Amino acid sequence: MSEQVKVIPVSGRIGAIIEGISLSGNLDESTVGFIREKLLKHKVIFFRGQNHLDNAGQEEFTKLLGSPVAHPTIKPKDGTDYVLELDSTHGGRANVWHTDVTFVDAYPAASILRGIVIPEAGGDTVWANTAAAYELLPAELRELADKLRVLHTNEFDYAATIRTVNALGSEAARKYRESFASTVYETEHPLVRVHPETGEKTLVLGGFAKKIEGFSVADSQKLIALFQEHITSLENTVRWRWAEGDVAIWDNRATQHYAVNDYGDQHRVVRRVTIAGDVPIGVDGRKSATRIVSEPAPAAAASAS
Ligand SMILES: O=C(O)CCC(=O)C(=O)O
Ligand SMILES: [Fe+2]
Repeated sequence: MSEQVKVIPVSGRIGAIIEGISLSGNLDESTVGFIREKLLKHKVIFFRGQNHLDNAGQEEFTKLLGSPVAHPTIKPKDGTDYVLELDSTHGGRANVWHTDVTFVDAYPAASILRGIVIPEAGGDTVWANTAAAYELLPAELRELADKLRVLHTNEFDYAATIRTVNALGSEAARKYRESFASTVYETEHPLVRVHPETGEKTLVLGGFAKKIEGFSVADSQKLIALFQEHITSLENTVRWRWAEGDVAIWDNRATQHYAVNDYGDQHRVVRRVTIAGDVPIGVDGRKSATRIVSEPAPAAAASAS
């Protein structure tokens, strides 16, 4: 690996810029090991100036870090196997705190996001550290958290994406929403998962979290809000001002993120590839469990494929 590689932390608890690496499917093992190590430490890492990457290059690089997986309900971009495009003109505005795809049990371990079209001002993304959030809770709250199980779903009444749809009623936005929830999943996760690589305890919540097992809806909402506020406190976050060609990689098992929707009708496009994750395990050794609540009707399935 080159001597020129530099790691520059961006904020106190999360995020670092890595300079001196040109991402591709041809990186050597020591460089890949270095990236992996920095990802686990800083939770989100940023690479500037990766304008040489195209969709295939992004997919090839991803394969060095793990097994890429397509989104469970949204079709990959044409001509790719795994690229999920978020285009501001088609409802792709993820302006709610979330961890990707927590409505399934083995949700992605990491996501790799590339800035394609970036507004002149606005459209930043913010990440929060869910391991630091757990660690900094008062001991009594940690003890409570260790015991709780939380239901996550992509059903639209609850799912985060309800607020990702920009103009109410836009046809493209309606279609995006429909395909997002074309199969409804419900998954019970432990509120605290033991990170399979670092052993850290992390809080598993975000926009798909709907209810705490054994609690009323009203109590669930209050408790979810309480833990969620600890996760997203500003001290626990990093905010990224994008340029085209930037790549952000986050450990999806130790973070939440939020795409700031402050750029009106300026165009913004980012492309994401995710890496397969494993089924979370709670502090008590219990795993997460998924059930499919509803399958798409045959006609909808056909039109989605
Ligand atoms: O648009 C962004 O910056 C992030 C979108 C998002 O939530 C994701 O790619 O998982
Ligand atoms: Fe996301």
